[in-house]
Amino acid sequence: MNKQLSIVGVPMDMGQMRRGVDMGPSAIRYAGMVERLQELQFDVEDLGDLYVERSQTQTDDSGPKLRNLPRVVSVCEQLAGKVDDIVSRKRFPIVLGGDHSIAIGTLAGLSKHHQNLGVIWYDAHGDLNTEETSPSGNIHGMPLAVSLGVGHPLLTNLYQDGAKIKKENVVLIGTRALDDGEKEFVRREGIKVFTMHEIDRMGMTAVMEETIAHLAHTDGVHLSLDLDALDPHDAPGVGTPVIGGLSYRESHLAMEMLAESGIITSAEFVEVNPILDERNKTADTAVALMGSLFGEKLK
Ligand code: 4U7
Ligand code: MN
Ligand code: MN
Ligand code: MN
Repeated sequence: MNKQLSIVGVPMDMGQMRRGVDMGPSAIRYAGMVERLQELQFDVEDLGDLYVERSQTQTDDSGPKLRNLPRVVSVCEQLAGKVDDIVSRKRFPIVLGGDHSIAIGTLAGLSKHHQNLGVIWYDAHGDLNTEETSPSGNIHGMPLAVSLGVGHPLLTNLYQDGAKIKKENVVLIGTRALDDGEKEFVRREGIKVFTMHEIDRMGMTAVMEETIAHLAHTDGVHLSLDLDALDPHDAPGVGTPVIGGLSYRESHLAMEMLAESGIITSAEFVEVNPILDERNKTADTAVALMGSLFGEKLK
């Protein structure tokens, strides 16, 4: 595994309606992230947070089907450039959110370096909405569709024109709250999904074995980890909690198996909202999962 890590925080909360997720990067750092990774003998560079404009008392509802579109686009453009630069310097990017709309920028930046990037979408949700199917108009429910090339042109053509990833290179894990339009999307495109039902039936070990096999042909794999994939008991500090989620232990197992496989080339941890959290529990969980992802068990 690449031993040179670069962290970038994105204090973004405009992709959704609950204020406070912009403090996610700080909460994750205060949970001891850098020290934890240094313990594992990584060379850790913390690039700090991107500048995100604060005018948070008003939401821009000029386009209620794509709330705050221009501001989300500008932050994601900035992030894409940052991630592109980190990978150009042969380092492993770790992006801290912020709401999940930032994945549009992360994947855009990564796509400059990968023709065949794999993506693991570890999330209660599919994030496969478009402005037509979204029940909320919140862009954090759209980043996977956008990265597959489906959505508003300002989003799909961000940084580089068109789709950033291919449908056969995507695996969803922990899914339990798909909107009707997202179910249709998954069926139409034949996307690989391990819902909670499959995880309960097969067990996390088999799910991760199949995931790793499914992505074996790719030229790198990005882990996009939304903390709401975990059960709200273990990760209460998220804006859109869904009961019946992945346990802390299952998630550690998943991260350990990814560490053993050595396939992960970039990662992001999103949707930590300290205002909704209980004594930084969700940020602590995020850092503990990073420990496993970066090989704590293998030492
Ligand atoms: B997250 C939702 F309708 N699907 O589109 C939507 F249920 O990044 C939720 O996964 C999206 O947290 C959640 O607004 C986005 C809703
Ligand atoms: Mn998400
Ligand atoms: Mn989610
Ligand atoms: Mn959420």
